Amino acid sequence: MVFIIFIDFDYFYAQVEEIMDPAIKDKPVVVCVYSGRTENSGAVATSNYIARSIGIKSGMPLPQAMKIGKDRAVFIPIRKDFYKEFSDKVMGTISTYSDKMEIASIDEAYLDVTDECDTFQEAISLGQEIKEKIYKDHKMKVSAGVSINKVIAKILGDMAKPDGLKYIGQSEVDEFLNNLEVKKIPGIGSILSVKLKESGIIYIKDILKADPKNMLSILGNSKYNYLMEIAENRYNKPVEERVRKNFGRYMTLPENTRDFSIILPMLQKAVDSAYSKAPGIPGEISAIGIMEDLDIVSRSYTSASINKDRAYEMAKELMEKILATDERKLRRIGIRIGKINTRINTNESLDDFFGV
Ligand code: DCP
Ligand code: CA
Ligand code: CA
Repeated sequence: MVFIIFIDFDYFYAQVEEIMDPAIKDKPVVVCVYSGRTENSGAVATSNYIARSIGIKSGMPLPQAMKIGKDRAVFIPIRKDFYKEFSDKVMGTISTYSDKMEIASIDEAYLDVTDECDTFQEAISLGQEIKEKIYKDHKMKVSAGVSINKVIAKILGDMAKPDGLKYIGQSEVDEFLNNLEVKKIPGIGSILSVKLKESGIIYIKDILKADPKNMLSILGNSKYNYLMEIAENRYNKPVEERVRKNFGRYMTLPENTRDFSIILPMLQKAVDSAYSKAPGIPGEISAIGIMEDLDIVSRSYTSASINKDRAYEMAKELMEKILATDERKLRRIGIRIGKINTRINTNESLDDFFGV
């Protein structure tokens, strides 16, 4: 028996904005991606549930959203680095509950809690506990699904929105699958579900009676197998620790400052920490400045491979560049490394590789 908990953050980007500025939380909040072509061209990245209730949703063109929201909605430009940092912290909290964790996207994670729980009841309680801990530590509302595989857990997490938890244990799985519409399954978008409907497939179980040749022509091999596994309740893809592409470390300065004698030692510590997490030699380093008003500015450098000494130099240079073009004081600093080449270094630790 396997117990899986899936977690998805509610209206993520917009909720981060609410958490940072609680004064806006009773208004429609819309996070916008401005394309820069004309003043209002662009699209809605996401919106809070109040904005959704008046029709402002992800992907909507901004002029349309602005027409609906007029003066009652708050429109906020997207700040992806900031949401990423917030996500890292919440994921850090989640990761303390199991060694088997898969971060599936910026706001989604799966935990295999089989080793942590003796009974399904305990897995449900653990899901509830994680939700409460995330709210306590980060003021973030999330939804959770608890079940016996990743797909059912994710479907339940989606159904639990907002701020909910749903579960289906082994004894209820058959009944759940009998009533499950194929369009609710992750990976089956609206185009595919319309095509399936034209072939008489509305519920996942309908696929068991369908003509395999017809199904294969609509779905292709891998999606057909995937749906067959779900329908026959033998889907058991494990929670897989994804290799992270970026490793970062952020630090809060003792005071808001532009003084390099304070900033430099922190930068070096951040470099040390980022390098200690990485499974190889990076080809990219970014310095990130979180300004006194929480705005984020970053500068990057790319090269075939960047050893740690070079990283110290570049971190300093990049941060000097940030301050040269910005008059604000720094509140926090960060270092992020990416384009990690893991082939250079397989068995030894990084410190061995650098001769430290
Ligand atoms: N996102 C985006 N553009 C989209 C869809 C999503 O930029 N077309 C971003 C913003 C979302 C984040 O990804 O906050 C997570 O996407 P989700 O699909 O999980 O949607 P939300 O978290 O916003 O809402 P929900 O409460 O439905 O999960
Ligand atoms: Ca979400
Ligand atoms: Ca999501």
